[in-house]
Amino acid sequence: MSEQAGTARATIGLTGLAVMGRNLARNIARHGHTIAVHNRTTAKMQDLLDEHGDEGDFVGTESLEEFVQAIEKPRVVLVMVKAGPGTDAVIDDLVPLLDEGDIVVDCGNAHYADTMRRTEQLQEHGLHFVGTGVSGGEEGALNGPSIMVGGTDQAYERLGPILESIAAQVDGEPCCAHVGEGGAGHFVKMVHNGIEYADMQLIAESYDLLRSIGGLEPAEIADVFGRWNEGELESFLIQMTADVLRHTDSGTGQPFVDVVKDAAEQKGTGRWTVQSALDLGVPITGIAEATFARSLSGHGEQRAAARKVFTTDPDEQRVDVDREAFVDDVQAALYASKVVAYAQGFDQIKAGAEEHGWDIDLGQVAKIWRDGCIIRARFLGRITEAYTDEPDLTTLLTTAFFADAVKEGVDAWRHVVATAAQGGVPVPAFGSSLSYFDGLRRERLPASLIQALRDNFGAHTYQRIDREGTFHTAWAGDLSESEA
Ligand code: NBP
Repeated sequence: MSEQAGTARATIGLTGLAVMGRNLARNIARHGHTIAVHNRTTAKMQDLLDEHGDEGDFVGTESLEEFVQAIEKPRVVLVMVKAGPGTDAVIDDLVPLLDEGDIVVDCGNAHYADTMRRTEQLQEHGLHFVGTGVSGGEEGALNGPSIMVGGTDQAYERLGPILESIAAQVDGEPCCAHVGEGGAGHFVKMVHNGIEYADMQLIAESYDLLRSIGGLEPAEIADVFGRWNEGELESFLIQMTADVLRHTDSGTGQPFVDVVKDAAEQKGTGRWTVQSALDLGVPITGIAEATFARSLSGHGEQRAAARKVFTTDPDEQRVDVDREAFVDDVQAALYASKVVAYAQGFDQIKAGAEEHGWDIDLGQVAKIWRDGCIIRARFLGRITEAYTDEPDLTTLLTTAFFADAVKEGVDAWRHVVATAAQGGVPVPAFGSSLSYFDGLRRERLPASLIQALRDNFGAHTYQRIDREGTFHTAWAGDLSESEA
């Protein structure tokens, strides 16, 4: 049933009816909630009602005033507009129309720092601002996304039941949770997207290795990914990779992957994740390398220049491998590298939570990523178990399940990275993950030399392994050591 607004009878409202907002509104209506809908350009609101008005109880509104008046108090207003200035513009228009206690929910891909700023800004007006990460693309928005909610407990009490009802469900549990206060929802969504970057880069490196060194054709690699999807690697992205690699371009008859330009973008949340990790001092090498690999792919001129100078005879660089054994090795390397990338991502969430005073339950985060979102995977259930057993876990890598997987796979991992280097195939995510693992487990790191050098050129001082205190050596003088 669709009708125009009159009295306040909608339990929730949504403004911003582009791809995401339109599908989210339909999902909400289909779950029996009366929803007021609005879009800056009214035609989009009318299209929604014309095409899908029979899917639930929509209240179509043309002006923001009419929209706000159509929602029961305390109002819940979902904003699903282009992140950045668009969100600020909508908030500025909404605030004067709202009443104390109303809740504004930003479901766009906002930077968490913007969310923290907006939370304070709206608090001054007695309003709740809830930064909410919604993952799963347009399909997820319609059929059940993964939803990472920030803001106050009080706001979640009113908002949570509606969002939980429209989220993806696993074993009767919603993939939606109040992950923490303030900007926590958008922070967790940002790291989710960063992990998505690492996951996709690892998959892409696996494909490149199987094709360039293993000699498999895309359709054969599709079968390999299909098999992998039946084991511990089972995930949305692995399944999707099989589908994409099996696809043939209708125009040329070529494998589809061969007709797509090999330049990827990295302007979004992957970059934010790396920037935040640098500020927090958390080594998220997998995500960072994935982001830089996208940058490199986009530097067409440099790539062309380098190709001209450094092209070698492919036969000279060929590495002979046992195909079947190599496929198994790449699988083990992919799994181990993926464990590292996720461990690093969860480290970042933990560090972000400490920095901003958010009480984030890491096991719960893994739980709400099990379905609905792009990185949904069987593997996430193991992460939830790990954090449930030990909430203050130092690193996911050392929990029994993941430690065993890495120990079992480490020889294959080294073999794959070494073979890639010999064959001239770039594996920045595989390689950096292996280096991270070796760095963590090493008895002594060469950071001792770095500290000594820093003391030499800048009197930055150092600590000793055999005595407490901070020391400096008179490098330009008699090499005597003094306590700083
Ligand atoms: P877009 O990001 O393309 O934004 C289009 C919407 O923003 C339209 O409704 C447009 O209204 C509205 N808008 C803009 Br632009 N400026 C406005 C302003 N100053 N005042 C009022 N409305 C304004 O839409 P989307 O792809 O549906 O994404 C919505 C949000 O969801 C974004 O933050 C996006 O990052 C996030 N997100 C997207 C995906 C995805 O897969 N696409 C996934 C997860 C999250 P108009 O019709 O009048 O121009």
